[in-house]
Amino acid sequence: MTVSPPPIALAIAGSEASGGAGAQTDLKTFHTLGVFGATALTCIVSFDPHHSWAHRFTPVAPVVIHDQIEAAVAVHGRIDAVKVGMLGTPDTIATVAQALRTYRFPHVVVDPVLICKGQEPGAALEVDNALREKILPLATVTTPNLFETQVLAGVEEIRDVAALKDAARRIHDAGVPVVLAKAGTLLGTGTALDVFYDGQTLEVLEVPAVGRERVSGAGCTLAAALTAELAKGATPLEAARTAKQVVVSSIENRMHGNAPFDCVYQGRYVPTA
Ligand code: PXL
Repeated sequence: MTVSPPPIALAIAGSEASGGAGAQTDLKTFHTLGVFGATALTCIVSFDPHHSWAHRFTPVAPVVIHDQIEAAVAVHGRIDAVKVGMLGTPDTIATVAQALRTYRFPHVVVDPVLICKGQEPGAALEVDNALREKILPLATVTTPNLFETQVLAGVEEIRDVAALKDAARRIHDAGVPVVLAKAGTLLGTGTALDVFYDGQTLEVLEVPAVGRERVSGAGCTLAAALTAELAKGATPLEAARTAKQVVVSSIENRMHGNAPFDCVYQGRYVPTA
């Protein structure tokens, strides 16, 4: 019996040393879903235990980001789906945008990580604008959280599901084929609620909320699971549904440590039949 090789997903993302978020989370999520993971690191984040766990942020040089993407593509000869996570600087954004144009990957899931605690506020706006102008037009799917949805849709504070649906539509109409706008538990519905929109289907995806604390890496896990499922050939809606189940499991099995936030663990996810 021959066993076919797994699909391959590439995470273009930042390293977060604790393993709770970023590229480490992406790799673990790919692995748990049976997808071979490759990475191109865009930056190194290390939380500072002496300063309220502020994010210490070091960008990776653009040429090194370019080389990593080139290497991953060259070694495998194919990449079935890409997840774009934290980019962090306009130069990084320009480099990644160029690579996305060069390689034309079949699925490009953009988790629009707009700002990271610890970056200068002045730099944040420049990064937001570059992300919107250069990366989003190359995305096939985007997974903004509530704050990012407001920024990308250009709307005031989103307080209910109707407003979230409207914002998802706006982001789609601005040119992203599939939008998964994540409210998580922030709309006070007692559920973790996201809105899926692909230009035809507008669907509210909801699961019971697991606790109330925010867990580090949940957003990364959702986008990475979606990417893995697309690499496996699922439709975007199926992929989004599975991704939510992966997040539920990863939060249920979260890790408690010394920081005031827990972090997700993907390793106990068991697919439902
Ligand atoms: O969860 C967002 C995120 C993404 N990528 C990196 C991070 C974080 C949050 O800490 O450090 C590298």
